[in-house]
Amino acid sequence: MTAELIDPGAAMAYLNGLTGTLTAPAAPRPRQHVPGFPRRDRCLVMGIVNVTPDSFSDGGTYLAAASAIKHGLALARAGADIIDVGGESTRPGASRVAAAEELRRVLPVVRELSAAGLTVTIDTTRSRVAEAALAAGAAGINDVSGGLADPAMARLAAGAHVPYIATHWRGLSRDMQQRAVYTDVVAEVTAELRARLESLLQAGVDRRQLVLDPGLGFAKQPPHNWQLLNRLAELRALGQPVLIGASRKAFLGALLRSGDHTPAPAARDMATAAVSALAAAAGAYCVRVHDVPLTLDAVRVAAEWTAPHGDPAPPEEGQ
Ligand code: PMM
Repeated sequence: MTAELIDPGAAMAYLNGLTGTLTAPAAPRPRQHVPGFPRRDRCLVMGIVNVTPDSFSDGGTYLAAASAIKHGLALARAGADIIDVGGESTRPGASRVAAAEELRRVLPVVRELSAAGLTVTIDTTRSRVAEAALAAGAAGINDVSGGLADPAMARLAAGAHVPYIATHWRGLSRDMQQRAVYTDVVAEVTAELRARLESLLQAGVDRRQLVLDPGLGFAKQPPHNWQLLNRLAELRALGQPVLIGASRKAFLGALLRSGDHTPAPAARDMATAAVSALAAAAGAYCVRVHDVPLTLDAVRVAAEWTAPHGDPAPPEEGQ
């Protein structure tokens, strides 16, 4: 480029814009609180208890109620703020389990963990299971279908006055990956979640108790997941707290893959913690994970990273 093509005024405005970006970070928004969930000055950590034989990462490990309960208590001791109990695998290709079997798996676990004073969510798309879990002491509902799988779910959540996590969903796990077709995944997921939000509010769900989730891996290919993470601000602009569930998912396995070796789900925990730190720093309200201690460190780092630190007081004489 020759010198005479540069407009000095435009160049200065450009530089001033850059300096402004560098020296004036956006003011941190006040931390969101969801009535019914613990109040924390950082991103919340939800620990996963899958009482299933076939979840992709821990299927079969906690199928017996006693071992699931022990695991939930251990996650809480490690610092989990919420324990999420599920009895139906949602991994791609999974077929449905009968409601009676789902109830048999989750109820003793929900009952025991709630009785121990933990904040428990029930991970289900069935209102019947959610209702029984709430009666057994669950504090909230985590519905990966965002109310689409069971039309009675919204009414239940509204009447129960409990936190309700609504995930972006395009259909049952059996064939959901065929629906991973987007022109602009972030715009489409945001629009579909906005429609869910409006419908749930219409049904009477309390806005303060509604958490939204982009549903990583639910009708999403790896590039879709990364775009959603990268453009979290667009989802946050809906105004609701956002939960991120990246833990051990296949897109992290694909990232860490070397040669023809894909690391086993449990070997994806460091990458999960990195996603948790970045998501928390980008304003996520909660992260749902298998490994609680690593993620707790990650969200603590994010909280300090984004906190409005002042300069330390000058050292006193003699120090
Ligand atoms: N992912 C799974 C199950 N439940 N709930 C929410 N809100 N968000 C998720 O991303 C999510 C979920 C599947 O993962 P798992 O088999 O490890 O539980």
